[in-house]
Amino acid sequence: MSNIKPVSTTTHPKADDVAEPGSDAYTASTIDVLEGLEAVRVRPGMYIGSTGPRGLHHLVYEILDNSVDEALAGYCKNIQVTINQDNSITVEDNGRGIPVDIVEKTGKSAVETVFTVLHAGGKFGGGIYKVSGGLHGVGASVVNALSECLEVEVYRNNKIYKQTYKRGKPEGVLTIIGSSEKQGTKVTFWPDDEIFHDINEEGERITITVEWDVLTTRLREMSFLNKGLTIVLTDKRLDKSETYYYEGGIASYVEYLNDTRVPLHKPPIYFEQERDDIVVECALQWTDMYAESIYTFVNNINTHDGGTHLTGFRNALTRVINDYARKNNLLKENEANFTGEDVREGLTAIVSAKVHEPQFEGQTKERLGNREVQGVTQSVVSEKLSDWMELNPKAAKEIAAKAIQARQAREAAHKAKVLVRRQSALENSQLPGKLADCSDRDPQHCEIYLVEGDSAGGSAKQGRNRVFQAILPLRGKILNVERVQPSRIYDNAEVQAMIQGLGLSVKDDDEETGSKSTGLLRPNAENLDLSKLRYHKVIIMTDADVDGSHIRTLLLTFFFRYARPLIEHGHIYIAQPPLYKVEKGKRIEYCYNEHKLEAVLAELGEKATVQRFKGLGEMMPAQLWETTMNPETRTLKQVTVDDASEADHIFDLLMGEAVGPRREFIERNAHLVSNLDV
Ligand code: 28F
Repeated sequence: MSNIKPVSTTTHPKADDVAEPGSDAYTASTIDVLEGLEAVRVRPGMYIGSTGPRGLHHLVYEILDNSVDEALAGYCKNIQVTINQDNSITVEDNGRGIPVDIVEKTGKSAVETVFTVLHAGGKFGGGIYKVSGGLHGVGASVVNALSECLEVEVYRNNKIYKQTYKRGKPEGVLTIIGSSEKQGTKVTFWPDDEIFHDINEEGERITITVEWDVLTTRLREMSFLNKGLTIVLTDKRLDKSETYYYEGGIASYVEYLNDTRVPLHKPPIYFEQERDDIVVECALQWTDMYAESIYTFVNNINTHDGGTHLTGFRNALTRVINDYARKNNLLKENEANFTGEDVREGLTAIVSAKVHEPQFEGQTKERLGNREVQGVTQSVVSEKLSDWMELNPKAAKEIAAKAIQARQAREAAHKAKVLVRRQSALENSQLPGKLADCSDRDPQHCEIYLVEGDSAGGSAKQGRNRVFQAILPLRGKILNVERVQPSRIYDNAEVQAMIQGLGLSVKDDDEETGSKSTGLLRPNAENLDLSKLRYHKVIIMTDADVDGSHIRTLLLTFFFRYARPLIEHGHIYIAQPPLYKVEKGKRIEYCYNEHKLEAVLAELGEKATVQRFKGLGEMMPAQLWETTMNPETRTLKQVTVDDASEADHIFDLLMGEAVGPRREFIERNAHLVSNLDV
């Protein structure tokens, strides 16, 4: 193979070519580098969060981020992500290709620098990109350190350059292996299974692989956020491929999120504006729903906790809609202004900002802190939104009418609450009658089982440990909170029982909006007072049939919409009752899934008898305790809101009225639904 030669043998290194690394500085920095990457292997969690499935997928995002940065810089239109047959992952872009010349500070090629120097992006590449995802930007070197093997190919200068690394260490220098007209960068890596693994139910270590379903969400989001960018995901194991391309960018995102809702106007409002070096891009569409769904991003990173861009956006929204309503006499002189919540009812929006040096704050570093972004966002949104309202008077009036409706409902709710308070002051007993409470009063020790139906409730009451386990039997169908006005959820006896039983209440003042609290739970309000929570474990225990799963979804919808902090703080669980009991002689085995049943039957042979539990009510109290309620022997599934946007969508689809999209969605996303649907 005579055409394969190390790049470093080039006789006349030119600007964009590779020079001989041979100085003292090179040796010194090599040592630094090895120490750096060793640190990543010693404490992988510090760099990628976890060594479980999340961390594994994070590796893909890190490499992808570099391609997307190249797209943001305006040089890349196509990205291919491929899961290979052997579970390695290939990411390829058609950008400029990573430079191959020597970086002075490291004495290595830029390629090797990117893959072997920790935080190479920040330290060595600062200023090259207009914007770059700061938070996740731990970079390619981390992926390299955590990969058994990594190969990078660069297509540049009509040549193909290649370098291979083993656990972060280069196997030789960057080498020209051929010629090509192509431009771009291609990376293939084999995640190190010394680092990445999971633990199964039996406590055994299992290897994990990248999953289609997880990548698809992220890649779709990336293409929404970067209009005109094409991302192709291919899974060679499944022989499957999907292309994500959205001409409308975040406007398409809003349409996607609203595809089961009835919009008040079409198309979504969309604008993009650069001011003081900050780019603000927004898409908004009101629907006839009650909750608000606003998702915010900075440099393509989801800012789950909002921040200055969100504050600026909200301020502008409230101001513009109030001004419009006043000017058009929709709000009379003697009427008070709309609150922020009034104007956001039913709104779906994406706010995406591009900021040079984003500062991320808060516990999870998911809140934008840069002060200057607030003013810029506020002025851009004010200007663009009021222009839009002037040009679209019909839609503008519908939006104002929605706010008027929201305000009326809020005022009605306030009156109702005053009434409820008076009543409870009289009755003096806040707990629902059918609650079988526990005796311990420390919420940290206590759990409450939400049980479907009286007969299961009866078994649970007899089977429980009454010191720390409370039972709340729920009768019949829970209200679908998705489809009613916020003030009406209190009309439903089961919801009321949960609110009182669990101790769900809100903090007195709403610091953020400055508006006085109605004391009622409101959709998406973050002001749940967790200190009043009476049990730290809230366990949903329903039958393993269609009705059971429907009730579970209704309950999750309620928590998701009206008490999301409960999910976020890990207080919500799903009980896992067994499906089968297998008996042979004195031996009894409970099976929680079909897989286990097969294994047990294979072991016990033909003489074993199998009982299928049709409902919790069929179980003896002692059986229920042993299999589902005893902390020593049960398994609980903790409910998480991993991706609020996706979850929001699922809940809508499951609960919404649009049957067509619902069926299609469930088919497409069976995995996600079954996640909730244990
Ligand atoms: C599959 C993963 O990593 N793509 C990348 C580029 C392009 C440039 C670059 C990357 C130089 C010294 C930092 C090209 N030409 N895909 C990728 N494409 N990095 S990563 O530069 C990196 C800087 O260190 C690039 C001109 N400027 C930048």
